This record gives sequence, structure tokens and C-alpha cells, in this order.
Amino acid sequence: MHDPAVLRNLHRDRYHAEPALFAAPGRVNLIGEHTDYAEGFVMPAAINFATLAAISPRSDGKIAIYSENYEEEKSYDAAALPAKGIGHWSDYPMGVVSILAGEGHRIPGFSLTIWGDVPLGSGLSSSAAIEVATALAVLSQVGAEYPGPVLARLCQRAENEYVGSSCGIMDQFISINAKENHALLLDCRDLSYKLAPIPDHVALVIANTMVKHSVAGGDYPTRRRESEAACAIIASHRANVPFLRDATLEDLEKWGSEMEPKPLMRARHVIGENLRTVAACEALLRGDMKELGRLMAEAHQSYSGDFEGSCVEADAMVELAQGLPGLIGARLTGGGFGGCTVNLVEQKEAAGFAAELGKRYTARFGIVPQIHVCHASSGAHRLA
Ligand code: GAF
Repeated sequence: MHDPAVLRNLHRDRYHAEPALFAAPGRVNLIGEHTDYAEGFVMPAAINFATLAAISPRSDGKIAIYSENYEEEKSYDAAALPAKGIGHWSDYPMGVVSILAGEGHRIPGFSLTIWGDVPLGSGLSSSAAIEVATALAVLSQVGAEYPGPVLARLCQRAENEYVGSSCGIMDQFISINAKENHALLLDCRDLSYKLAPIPDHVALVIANTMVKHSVAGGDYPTRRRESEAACAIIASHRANVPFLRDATLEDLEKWGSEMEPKPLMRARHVIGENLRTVAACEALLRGDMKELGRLMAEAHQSYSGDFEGSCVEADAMVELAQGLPGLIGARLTGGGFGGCTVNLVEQKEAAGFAAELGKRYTARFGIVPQIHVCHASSGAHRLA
């Protein structure tokens, strides 16, 4: 994580005011991909990359937001908030401001400096980290607080309703509710969750294919629509299936023939992934790393095959990890079509694993991947 003292100084120099500081982490998803918007299960962990936010009040009614990553400031009028995003980085913080205003909070003028080290466009939830850091910062000015699950829903709405991306709730939820050294099994229907300790001997090795990932663009919403089309066919026979969470593999056997081929494949992934995710949490809880690794491998195959959510580089990153000393399980993580793989690796082998995987990937593609040995971090909080 970036040094909060540096952020404080940046904010002081620019805005001549003493800020309150907040941090919100990015995440890696161990298993459960494209199941959140189907009201299913996911099992992410927060990582030691975060967005930091510094905030101080202003008396001129302006909202000034400076991004150190983009080296740009954008200014808004607190009394005339835009209704929708404008396709700019400031949509993410302003989406949160707009949703909080819609919840009845009177938004005062403030200066906000944001600075993150969650790699952008890598499927590690840099957007959610910005939203959550902003939410904590703005709530501190408004003098309000929300329970974690409620705040996660508000941040998700910022992205759905203001930014215009059709993401589920996983990323915002884990950024807020994560616990250090734990993965979190979330039931995306009722937002109940279970924490599963990640043993000390296991490292999270995150390998960036360097292929850009985006939730807002093309393929993510297409996959979501295809999954929902399959669900609608099942629901036409069985009314109590509003989401694929409620569907079974038997449903696909019975009515899959009425589906177009792509929706059928997407549904097979989502239904199987829900079962795998619950099983993976049980395996983690009883310390059965072998079974967890097997489920991760199966999940990757399904994500790449039936869901067609991978890409050549991510498939290769998973394949190249096979047989390396210490590997427990590897799969593409996050929204897909690029981004990072998550590798569970024996801690004592992690550095060697990362070096060798990087070498193999560079030899295959001529690209140097960023590979990070991470640990599961705590959720968003106030720093000072
Ligand atoms: C992205 C989305 F933001 C999440 O809500 C989730 O759907 C994920 O892709 C896929 O599992 O991170």
C-alpha cells in the first residue's frame, strides 16, 4: 500500500487543509466467477493493494477531486450534482456522492485526493476500491455510518446506476468486509457470509497477464445477458427460479435443449460454479488444500470453456503454473477476458514460483508479467 504520509502531504500542499485519511483494498477472487449477479456464491479475499483517500471540508460549495494516478483534478458543484457519469475517472467517486445524496444526505463541499496502487484494468477491483474509499471519506464529512453490507450495496449502485456498469456486489462487499488472513464466502442473495482462515503456509500469488480487463465494456454484459436468457427458460417451467442461483444441473438436462447454445454453456458454468464455491469454502475450512486446488482447476476450465471468459494469455498463465513447486491451485480471477490469475502456493515456494512463472510467460509471449506475492488483508478503514 502507498504511504499514507505521502498522501497527506499531497493533500496539504494542494488544498492547504488537514485531511482525514481512509484506505480501501482491492481484491482477488479465489473462486465463484460471474455468480454474484445470479445471487449465488463467491469467495474473495482483500489484498494488500489499496486506494487511499484524503478528505477535508471546503466552504465554497465545490467538490474538488484530485487523482494522483491520473494527475488531474476535476471540480463539481455540490448543489448541482450530475445525474449520470460522463465517462471519466471521476465517475467512480462522483457515483458514490450521487448515491449518498439520493439517500437523503446533504452533501457539503469538500476536497478529496485519491491515490491507489491497485493495478488498473487488471481484474483486481480498482474501481470498487475507489468507490469504497470515497464512501468512507464522504460519510465522515456527512457524519453518517452504514453497516458494511448496506454500504457495499450503495457502492454497487454507484457503479450500476451512475457509472453504467452492470457489475454484481462481490468487489464492493469484500473491500468493505474483508478480514486479514481470511477468505470470505459470500451468499450474494442475502449478503450473509462466512470467514475462512487462509493457513499461514499458503501464499496468494497474483499473476498479471498484462491483457487489459474491463467490466464496463462489451463481453461482461453480454455474458450476463446470456446467463439471464438461460435462466428465463428454466423459469418458464419452474416459476421459483428468478436467478441461476435457484437452478440445478437437472434443470439444464430437462430444458437445456430449448436454449441457444451460448446461454446453455453460460448457465452450466454458473450453476456448477455455485456448487464449486461452496465446496471450496468447506475444503478451505477443513484444511484440504488438495481439494481446493482441484476445485480451482475445474473452475478455470469451466470459466474458459463454457463461459468463454478467459483469453489465450490467461489460459497460458494457468497452464504454465502447472507442475511448478508449491502450486496448490491456479485460475483466472475476476471479471475475465484478461487481467490476473490467482495462484495458491505454498508460502516457502512462493518467491521461486513467481520468478519461474514470470520467466515461462515471458518466454511464451515476450511480455514481462507483473507477479505479486500477496496476503489477505483487512477491509476498508480510517487511517487517521
Ligand atoms: C467483476 C464484477 F465487478 C463482479 O461483480 C463480478 O461479477 C466479477 O466481475 C465476476 O465474478 O469483478
